[in-house]
Amino acid sequence: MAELAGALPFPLRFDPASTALIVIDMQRDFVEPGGFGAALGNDVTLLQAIIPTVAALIAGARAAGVPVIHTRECHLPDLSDCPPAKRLRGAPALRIGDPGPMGRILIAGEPGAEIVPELAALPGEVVIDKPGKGAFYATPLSEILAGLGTKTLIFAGVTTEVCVQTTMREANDRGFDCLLAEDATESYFPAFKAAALEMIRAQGAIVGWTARTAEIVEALHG
Ligand code: C5J
Repeated sequence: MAELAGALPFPLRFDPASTALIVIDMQRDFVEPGGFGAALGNDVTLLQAIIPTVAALIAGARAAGVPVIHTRECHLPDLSDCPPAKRLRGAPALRIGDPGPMGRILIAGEPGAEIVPELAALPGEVVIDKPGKGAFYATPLSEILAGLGTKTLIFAGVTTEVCVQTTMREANDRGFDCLLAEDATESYFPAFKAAALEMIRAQGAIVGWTARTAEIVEALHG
């Protein structure tokens, strides 16, 4: 068993042998200019800043033999898995499916939907394409984790209060212990990130724990 003494709101004991890392949506469409995040009016530089920390967490997990699962928020080219309520909401500069500088926005197979090269999946690592905010919705993630015998999930990626928090809540309801690497996740809105971290660990870790990447990697290696 590993012990994360500095985890909040209280120390977390977990077994690295039944742990997986889920890296949420570190895609060009969210972290590079010209993608979906920018089309919504966001400053993407905040998200770019966590790439080295996410890379360190991924490297630490790989070195410890912890499976790394990557997710990508994207849709089928015919948009049949994109509800009009999602595509038509608001007034973004570019909507999902529109052509942009990195191909069609948030469409599977387009350059913008790819994970940033620094964090690319290794051959054999699971990559989940998800049409929703949560990585369990309309994906085989539950079955994959059952096959791995996973009990604890470590989370990283973007954005903290949208796809990361949604997936953590889904995982919590499915019985996983959930740990968020607080310096390997980011939001376009710093106040929303801070609030999400508080919400996750409030009320006795009602959704899960948070801890810093260096301490998580240290714990993974015993
Ligand atoms: C958003 C995400 N923010 N990956 N997606 O639309 O958080």
